[in-house]
Amino acid sequence: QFLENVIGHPKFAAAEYTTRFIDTTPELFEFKTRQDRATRLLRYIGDVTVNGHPQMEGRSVPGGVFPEAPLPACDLTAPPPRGLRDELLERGPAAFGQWLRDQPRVLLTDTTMRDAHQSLLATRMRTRDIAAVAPHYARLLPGLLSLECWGGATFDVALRFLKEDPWDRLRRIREAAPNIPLQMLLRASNAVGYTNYPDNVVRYFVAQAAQNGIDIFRVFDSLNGVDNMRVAMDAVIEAGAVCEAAICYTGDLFDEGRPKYNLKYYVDKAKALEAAGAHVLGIKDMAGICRPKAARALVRALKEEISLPIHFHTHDTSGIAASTLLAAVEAGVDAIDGALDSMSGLTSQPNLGSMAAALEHTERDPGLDRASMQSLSDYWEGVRSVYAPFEANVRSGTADVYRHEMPGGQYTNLREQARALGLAERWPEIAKAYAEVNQLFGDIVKVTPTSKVVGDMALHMVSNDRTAAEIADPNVDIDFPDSVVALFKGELGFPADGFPKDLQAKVLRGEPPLTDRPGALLEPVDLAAEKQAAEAALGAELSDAELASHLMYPKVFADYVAHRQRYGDVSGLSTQVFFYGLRGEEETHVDIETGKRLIISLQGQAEADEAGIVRLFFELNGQPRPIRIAKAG
Ligand code: 3PY
Ligand code: ZN
Repeated sequence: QFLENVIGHPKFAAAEYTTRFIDTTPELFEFKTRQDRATRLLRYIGDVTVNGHPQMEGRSVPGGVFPEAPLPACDLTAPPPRGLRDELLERGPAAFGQWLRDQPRVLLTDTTMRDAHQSLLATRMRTRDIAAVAPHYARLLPGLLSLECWGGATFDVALRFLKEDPWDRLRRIREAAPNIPLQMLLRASNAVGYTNYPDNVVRYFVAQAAQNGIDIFRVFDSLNGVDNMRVAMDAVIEAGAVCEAAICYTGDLFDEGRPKYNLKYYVDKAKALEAAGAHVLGIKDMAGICRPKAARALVRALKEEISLPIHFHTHDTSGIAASTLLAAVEAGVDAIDGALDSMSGLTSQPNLGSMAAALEHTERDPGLDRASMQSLSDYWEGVRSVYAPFEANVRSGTADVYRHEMPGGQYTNLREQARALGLAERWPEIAKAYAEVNQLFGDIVKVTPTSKVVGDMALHMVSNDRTAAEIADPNVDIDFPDSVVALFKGELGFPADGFPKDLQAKVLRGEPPLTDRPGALLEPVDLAAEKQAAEAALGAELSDAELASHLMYPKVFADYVAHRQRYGDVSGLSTQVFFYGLRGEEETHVDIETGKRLIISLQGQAEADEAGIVRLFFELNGQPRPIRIAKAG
């Protein structure tokens, strides 16, 4: 390698060197890091090839080689046409909101890059598959209101399971689609985590997200606590981005047995959010339980009572959510969410392509090119097949969602958690327990993170064979999950009418609940000191964005950094290779930086020796590169 560096050096090639060439040319010694990058990636591929990907444990792994997903034909050398982001940048967030309300079309948000795969594929979609198609979106669907492509669970899963940098994903989409607004889901003071962060951490996170490319922040609180949303909303407004404040929809407007979630409840929330400075009002039907009649009444009432544009989000778990969207459109909703055909339906969003078709030739026609939508959907169909092991075993819509009210993004995850606990067979009991826990907790809004707490309690009930009556009974001792204790303590805020007092006393075992908004009780973090300490502990310099990752998930981020130190940046590997390694003689390539491509093939492998070491015979850019991998187990 050193000789290669000497021979390949331009000064050497041009014979412009002296005897001090080696001493004065430090780049000759750079081979180590460069070689390391290739070696680390080969080690990763070798590890996965020999031992399988840790994420595949217990899943059924498809054999063979997947065909490349077909990217739509379009001229990527032409600059992207004017899109709605240009409209936004020219008008600014408030005027953009008013424009959105005043123009006649219903505008569409495509959730494929975030909620759809969160809800169908356990959030496992990788940056490479997302970023590859972003420039095509820019040319084919410039009239989209937004690409929902970031936030929610994607942040955590990118670091934890995909071992890639969520910020890198955001920057790449931003660069590739400069004409379409990028949207994220922000859990207010819980940011992209499951717990309340100090106010200055929330502000820092929002500022970083805006700086790295987010235009529209959908902000919600998991108990619809407007107070808890203020810090995040103010930070979004201060960053100059669009503040879409969302009310989470639960219960049923017309169920007289559950009067607390009536029209007045939602209208009051909407007014409070408008007064707090929102540019857009989101209706977030995270479980997909807003019936058509309720959607019609809700949108009508909100249109009369507030002057913000309204953006409707739902899930198709029931199989009939499209009818809810159409009712909302008839009632004058300004924008709706959907996922492209091949990533739609079931716990994901309703079908965006079909929605566009249904609205064609009406005064609300979204005005997107349907052939383009189809070609993008074809791409996602190809991508989806590689993630087959993450597909939930759900084949049809289910009316049971109206009973259990699980969010679409949680449904498949909770099934997965149940499977991991050996409770897969007892899913119907878990769904039933989930609904019972909701009632025990006082009929609360269930969305991340409160939905996770309800899920934890439901799993606890089923795995310990506990009934709802036993949970409530003051004489039966229950070892409540930590998340339940935190909820009742008020660490995620409080429902408007508080938690049921008796159960709260039982869960807290005499400890008093918080008396203020949780964020107000948390000490601000000294960001500069935290950065220094993290850098020292991790042995790596952190960018401003990476500091935000550390603040959100210190342990997950540390594990990610360790993985990167051991294996390098694995985000450039194809998804096939990332999850399944190299099989047989196929070849793969990785672009480690612009113009630097590694071409890798596996020529063969030896049986494990007595020490359990497997020798893999790779070829790297035409040169043999044996790698030794310890066989696990
Ligand atoms: C999330 O917070 O991740 C959600 O998708 C909530 O619906
Ligand atoms: Zn959703």
